[in-house]
Amino acid sequence: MSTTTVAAVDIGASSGRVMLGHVGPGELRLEHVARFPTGSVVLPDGLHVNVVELYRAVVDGLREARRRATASGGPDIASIGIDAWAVDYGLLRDGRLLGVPYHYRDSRTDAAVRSVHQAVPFTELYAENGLQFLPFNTLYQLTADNTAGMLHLADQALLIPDLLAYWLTGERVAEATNASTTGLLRVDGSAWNTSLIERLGLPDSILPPLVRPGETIGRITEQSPTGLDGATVTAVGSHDTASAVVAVPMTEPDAAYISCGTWGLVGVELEHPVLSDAAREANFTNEGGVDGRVRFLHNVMGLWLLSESVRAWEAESGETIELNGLLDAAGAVTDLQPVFDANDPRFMPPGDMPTRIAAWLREHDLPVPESRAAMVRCIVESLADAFADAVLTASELSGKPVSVIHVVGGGSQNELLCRLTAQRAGLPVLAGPVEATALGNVLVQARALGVLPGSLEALRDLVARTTRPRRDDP
Ligand code: ADP
Ligand code: LRH
Repeated sequence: MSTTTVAAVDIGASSGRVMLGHVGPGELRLEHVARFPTGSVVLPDGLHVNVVELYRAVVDGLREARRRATASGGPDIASIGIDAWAVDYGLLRDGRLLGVPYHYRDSRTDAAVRSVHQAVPFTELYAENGLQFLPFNTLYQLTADNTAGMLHLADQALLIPDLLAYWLTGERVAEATNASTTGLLRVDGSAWNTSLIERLGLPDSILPPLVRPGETIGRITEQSPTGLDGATVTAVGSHDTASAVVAVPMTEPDAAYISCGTWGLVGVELEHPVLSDAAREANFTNEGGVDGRVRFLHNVMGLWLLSESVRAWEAESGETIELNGLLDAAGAVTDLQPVFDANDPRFMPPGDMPTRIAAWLREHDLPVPESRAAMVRCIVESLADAFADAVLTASELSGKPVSVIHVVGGGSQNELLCRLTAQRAGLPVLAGPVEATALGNVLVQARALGVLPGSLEALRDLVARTTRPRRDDP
């Protein structure tokens, strides 16, 4: 059987990529086509997602993907899948975007959190949607927009990957894995939670019909300048973390995963949600996975702590800082560095990270690292500590034994972080693949096309056979 080629659009918090995925029996290969920064943009009314610029980059990337796929007489792109980060959305009226979508790191939801919890106490909310408290979950954002009068103007909200798919195909849907991050989906993922939506005073008509990974969203319209008219857009795990989890090569039943990029999403895959008091108090989430699986995980602040520190140092010195050099220097630090709580919400907004970390350490009577290398070591030690803690807590809360940790995503290249995580958890770490999210996106499309066999386990087996992880023992 010949190779099938699909295109994956994968937009993470720090960068987006368009990739070609070449798939066949025993074959799974990615070809990088385009990469572009995701970033955010500050306007006078807050922090926003430059979604039009993202769309432009996606269109350019897809056009180039098609050129490459067919350049040497190869097969055309059989399907396109889009994933991006969760929770954020654009508001529309009659299909027209109303304003620039907000970015989840904007602080406009502070008052909305209080009013949502007044209407539905958090204990009840957790029983309804199974989500950990994150102040930016879509339900708080929509409540803030409602208070601001925006929902009187809008007739629909589309999550970012759904918005991009709409602009390409003209079809307006809500892909289910990403819909699970809104807080407005029933915890079993079966349907929108209309009674919760009503209790929050939100218009239920604002949420479009659900589609599941593997279903067709639509075909690229002639108006989309991709040169791909008629190509099929297939729903994948459009929440980037859902796609990443598809491609974690967990061939062992007792594995935990860390999807490690801007965020560290740390947990296990389950068949059923865990809605216990202990899970709620530990702030663990039950997000919807591909094939109805549950992603039982905790959001750890992730490499945002490092990238935001590098941004501050670059602004201060006017120089470009190479990440690898910085990590090598951190690896060579021999003095014991203090550990801070990587999950402290004060680290969420953009801004001077080293100063915030130093303030946390002083407040806790801990020494402040004296050099950049020592600060990086302190960040990496603190992340490894939070990762190890979340893995062990996921196992404890779910009753699922864990004997190995898979780290995927850009952060799997951070050898120091993987080694320290193994040490702190007392478990082996298998690092890679780096592009798990794009792979998961490609795999779900290939399965929908009938190129790959059915179960997630079979898909993961293919990842395990075609990639080689780096191993760190405790
Ligand atoms: P996202 O999907 O959130 O945009 P990625 O999975 O692309 O994130 O991971 C980005 C992170 O990966 C960066 O913040 C950086 O810390 C880390 N990273 C990227 N390249 C390397 C590298 N060569 N060595 C170590 N870490 C790296
Ligand atoms: C990672 C991610 C994560 C969400 C956050 C908003 O990119 O999608 O799973 O919690 O962004």
